[in-house]
Amino acid sequence: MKIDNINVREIFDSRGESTIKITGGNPWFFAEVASGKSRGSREAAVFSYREAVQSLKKLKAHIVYKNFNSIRALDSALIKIDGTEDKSKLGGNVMFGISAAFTRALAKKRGEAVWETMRKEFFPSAAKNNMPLIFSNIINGGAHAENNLDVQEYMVVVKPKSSMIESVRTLIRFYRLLGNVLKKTKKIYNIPIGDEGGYSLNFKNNFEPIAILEKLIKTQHLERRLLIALDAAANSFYKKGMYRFGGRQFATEELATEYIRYFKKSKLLFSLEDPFAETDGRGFALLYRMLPYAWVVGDDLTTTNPQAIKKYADEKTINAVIIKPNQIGTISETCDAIAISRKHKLHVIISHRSGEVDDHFIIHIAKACGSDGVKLGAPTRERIWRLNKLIEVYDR
Ligand code: 2PG
Ligand code: MG
Repeated sequence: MKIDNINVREIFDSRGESTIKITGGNPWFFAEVASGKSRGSREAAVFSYREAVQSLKKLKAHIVYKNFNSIRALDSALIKIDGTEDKSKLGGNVMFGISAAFTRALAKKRGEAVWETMRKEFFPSAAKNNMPLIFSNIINGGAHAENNLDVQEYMVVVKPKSSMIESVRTLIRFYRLLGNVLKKTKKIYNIPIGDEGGYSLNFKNNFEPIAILEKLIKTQHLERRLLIALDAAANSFYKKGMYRFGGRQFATEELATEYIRYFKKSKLLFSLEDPFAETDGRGFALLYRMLPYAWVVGDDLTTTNPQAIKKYADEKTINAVIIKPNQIGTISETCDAIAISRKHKLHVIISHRSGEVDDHFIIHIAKACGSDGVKLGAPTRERIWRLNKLIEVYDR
C-alpha cells in the first residue's frame, strides 16, 4: 500500500501537555500519541512538536508514495532510517504515530477492523474470544497525584464475565461506592482526583487504600468478581540504593518483606507492578520467589523491549509484563514484545499512559493478541471513552 501524504499536528493530552497527532490521506488515517509521566529510562525518545516537524520532513521522501505491503515492512524501513537504540534520530513518538497511523490506513484499505489487520499479521493463532481482566486505577498516588501515597496506582481488577458491558457496569458501580465510602470515612465532600481519574486524597499509610478496597469488595459480596492490583512505580521513591516508603528508609530485602506483609493482610491483592526500581532486578526476583502465586509485573523494568523482556523472564524476575506501544516506538516491535512474553509464559497486560489522548489504539492491540489484561484509568471523565471502546470491540 502507498500513502500519498503524511503530516504532524500539535495536540494536548489529558494533562494539557503538548503531544503529537499524525494524520494523512488516501487512505485517510491518524494516530494520537499518549504521554507518560513515570517513564522508564530505556523508553524510546520523545520529540517535541517542533522536533517532530523536522523529523517528518526528513522522513517524507522515504515513506510517501513508497510501497509497503505490511506493517512490518513500514516499521523495518523506519527502524533502519533511525538506526539508533533509543529512536533518538526520528523520535520514538513520531515513529509510533506513523506506525499506528499506517496500520489504520492498511485496515481501512482492506475493509477490516484495526485489530483484525494486526491479528492477521502478528497473531494468527490468538484465541478468538479471549476476554481480558480490566485493571482500573481507582486510587492515584506517586507521580500522578498531589497526596501522600508512595504507591502510584491502586487498581481494582474486574474478572471477565460473559460480556464486557457487565464488567464495566460493575466497575462504575464500585468506583462510585468507593467515592461515597471515602467521603464518609475521610469527612471530605469534594475528593481530589488524580491524573488517571482515581481518588487522590491523603491516607494513613500506603496500606490503608488496600484495606478500604478489600473491605468494600467484601461487604458488597464482590470477591468473585473483583481483585486488587498495585503499581508501585518504585523508580519514583528510589534514591542511592534505598527506598523511601511510608516515611521510612528500606533496603531491597526490607521492602520485599513489607510487600509480603501486604499480601498476607489482603487476600484479594494479587498483582504488583514495578515493586522495585528499574535497576533493581534482584528485588523483583526476590519477590517472585517469595510470592509464587502473585503477578510480579515489569513496566519501567522492561519498557516493552523484546530483549529486556526475554532477559528478565529468563532470570525469573517477573511473570507478567506491561505493554505500552510508545515505550518501544513501532507496532511491529510492540507485537514482538508480546510474542516473546507469550513464549516465556508471561501474563500480558496492554496499558494506557497517564497523559491520555483521543485514540483507542491500545484496545485494538489487546484484542489482536488476546491479551490477559488491559490497564486503564478510573471509570470517569476522559478515561470512560476507552472503556466504551472496550465494550464495542469485545461485545460484538
Ligand atoms: C504506569 C503508567 C500508566 P505513565 O506507570 O504504568 O498508568 O503511568 O504513563 O505515567 O508511565
Ligand atoms: Mg507502571
